[in-house]
Amino acid sequence: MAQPLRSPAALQILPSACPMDCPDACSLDVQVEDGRVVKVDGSRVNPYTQGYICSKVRRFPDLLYGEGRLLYPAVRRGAKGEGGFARISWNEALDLAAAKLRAARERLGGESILPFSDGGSNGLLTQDTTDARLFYRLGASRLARTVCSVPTSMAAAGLYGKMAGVALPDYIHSRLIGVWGVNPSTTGIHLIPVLQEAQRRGAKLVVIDPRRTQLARKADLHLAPRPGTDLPIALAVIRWLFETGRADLAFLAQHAHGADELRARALPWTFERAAAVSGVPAEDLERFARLYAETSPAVLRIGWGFERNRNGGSAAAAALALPAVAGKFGVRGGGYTMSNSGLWGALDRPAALCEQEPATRILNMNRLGRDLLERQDPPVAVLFVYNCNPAATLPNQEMVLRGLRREDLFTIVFEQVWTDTARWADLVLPATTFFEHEEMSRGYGSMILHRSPAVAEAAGEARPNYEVFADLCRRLGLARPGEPETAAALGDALLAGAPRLRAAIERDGFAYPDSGWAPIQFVDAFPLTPDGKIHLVPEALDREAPLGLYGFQDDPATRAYPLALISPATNRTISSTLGHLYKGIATLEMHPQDAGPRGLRTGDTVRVWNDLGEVRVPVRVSPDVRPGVVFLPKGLWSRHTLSGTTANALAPDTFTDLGGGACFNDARVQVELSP
Ligand SMILES: Nc1nc2c(c(=O)[nH]1)N[C@H]1C(S)=C(S)[C@@H](COP(=O)(O)OP(=O)(O)OC[C@H]3O[C@@H](n4cnc5c(=O)[nH]c(N)nc54)[C@H](O)[C@@H]3O)O[C@H]1N2
Ligand SMILES: Nc1nc2c(c(=O)[nH]1)N[C@H]1C(S)=C(S)[C@@H](COP(=O)(O)OP(=O)(O)OC[C@H]3O[C@@H](n4cnc5c(=O)[nH]c(N)nc54)[C@H](O)[C@@H]3O)O[C@H]1N2
Ligand code: SF4
Ligand SMILES: [Mo]
Repeated sequence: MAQPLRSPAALQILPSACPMDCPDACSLDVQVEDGRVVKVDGSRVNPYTQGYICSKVRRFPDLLYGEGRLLYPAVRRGAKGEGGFARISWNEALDLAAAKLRAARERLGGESILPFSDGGSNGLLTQDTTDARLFYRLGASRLARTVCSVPTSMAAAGLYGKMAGVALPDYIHSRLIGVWGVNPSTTGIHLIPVLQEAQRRGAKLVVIDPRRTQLARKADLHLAPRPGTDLPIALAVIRWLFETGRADLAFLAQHAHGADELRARALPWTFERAAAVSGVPAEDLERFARLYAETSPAVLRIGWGFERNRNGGSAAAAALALPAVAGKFGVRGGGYTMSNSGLWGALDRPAALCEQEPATRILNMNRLGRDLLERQDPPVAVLFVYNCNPAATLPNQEMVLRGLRREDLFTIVFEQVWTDTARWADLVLPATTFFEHEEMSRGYGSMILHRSPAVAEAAGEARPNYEVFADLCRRLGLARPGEPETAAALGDALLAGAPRLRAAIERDGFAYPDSGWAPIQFVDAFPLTPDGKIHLVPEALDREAPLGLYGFQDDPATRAYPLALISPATNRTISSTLGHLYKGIATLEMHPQDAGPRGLRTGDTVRVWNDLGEVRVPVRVSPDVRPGVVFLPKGLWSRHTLSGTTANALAPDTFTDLGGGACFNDARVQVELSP
């Protein structure tokens, strides 16, 4: 059971940490009154987040106690998707879930069960613990979690073995900062004061983004490429570094393999050719290359907006190759930062799981719609959704919804709130939030690991993931005596192989990674590849990319669908989380050069469409997106558009060049005044 929290004092301030899908991992002070969260503030435990937090998590009490919170287990009454549900007890709900899982396994085999989760809470105890144990033992299909960070992670692992990145606070030591395909004003706010301080100390800021973001306005140089063209930009800089004698050949000889091959692959990419493809003037590309070559320490902050297209993996590899070619490592504030999620290798998943991963089939989450509708070997009979809102967040939304509509599919949705996905469920189970259960979490920007207790009582009958999946293991006869089931036992098992982390967590509630919280690349942190070298053209990646690594795939635009639709994050939601708290209708942003010929003015309702679907929303004409690009926010719910569909109704379920990642920003569309 969730631990009910009883305390003598009515009002308390309790420590916690934010596990949301955000690089920053804020430490929190939570005001709790009679077991309820009344206010959420930042605390100073995490030296990077400095006591302040975003407005999203400040609003969390509205999620906890507001309309839309899922409070009790319920079964569907009436037609799928119509939202009719009847309350049942936990015992009935878990018996029903167990019966459906058992029946599917007996009738069609374990692979007819598809567990569907994607780190919605990002906590280490609420995913890949007792849930994985249950689904492994059932022999369920495995899910390739490809919707985020797969191409960038593969590139980072291939080139550097996921070496620790430059610590974000160390950017104050940088003289040049390249912010590339990432928008920290929205998606990692604690970097902003660091950038301001660096600029005050004289650092130059370059922003590479198809939109003129808040940060781009403050930049010394803003390059606004067509989406998906960062690869030619990076290759053109690499070419120029080699061809003008600015490459650090001594560093490359000592630390890297594949420099000659990379040089050969970059050779065709003159600034002129990269300019023609990317739409960034050749002079600006050269200005960036010169600044980068001539300034040290120079750091590149590379993000995820960068990867959500057909060239995402190769582009990430090329951008990551830059600091090696230009010799930018070995100084504080020099190098690159991508994701720092790979710094916690000492956490012992097998000890927590007590189970080996079976070799069952792997389904790519980007193709959920297709898999629900077309798979026959066996078909998916039970879909178990948790930590995820696929009806809102997956590409090819129309197909996902058609799949969820299937009468012979039993869908279980384990959720905190009534999401768009929960509406399609046959059975819903109420989940606790990180304020209501014990959690362990780490930042993927911040280099910190937190262990945080429950601070509030569970709303309604909500229960934590680890408890519910452990219970299902027992009901299905799959539990074994003595294996960790509680948060305390699971947390201890994870830390079992990491005595230093465990001691720090026990003493302070948090820990820093082995590389420390501010490592210098090539001084304190080195490539974690098997031979400790940088691999500029790793063989495995070269084999996987359709045109070989660094091979550029053309823009998917057609005459019928000439505009690139991108859907980056907004400061209202975290992916789709908290979306139900906003009632307004979203707008499509469009450049005057695209709006003019279509006769569109701000406030007009437009139809945005392609062969996959259609969205109707008001348009906002603005010079802040580059011509040829339109923008609708990520994470919208059905209620946020006039058509009930979102950007994902227009996003293809094609794959990135590496890792089968999502190509949200490869959506190509046409826009007209809505009839
Ligand atoms: N407020 C808030 N914070 C979040 C999230 C959220 O939804 N809301 N989501 C969290 C998650 S899950 C993630 S993965 C991270 C993502 O964080 P970011 O990496 O910042 O990802 P995005 O917001 O998708 O895109 C960032 C920028 O990339 C630009 N962009 C789009 N296509 C291209 C391109 O081809 N090239 C270049 N150079 N730029 C491009 C977009 O215009 C956008 O400004 O943020 C996390 N933090
Ligand atoms: N168009 C477009 N779509 C995108 C993106 C984009 O850039 N453009 N970005 C993609 C990216 S980067 C990501 S990461 C994905 C994220 O997409 P999702 O993985 O669907 O993430 P969320 O939308 O945050 O939904 C997470 C859900 O998990 C629930 N949850 C949280 N904690 C718990 C828990 O402890 N237990 C249970 N049972 N439930 C919990 C929350 O209530 C929430 O509804 O979206 C992707 N979708
Ligand atoms: S979402 Fe990010 S910025 Fe907001 S409180 Fe959580 S860690 Fe901090
Ligand atoms: Mo993400």
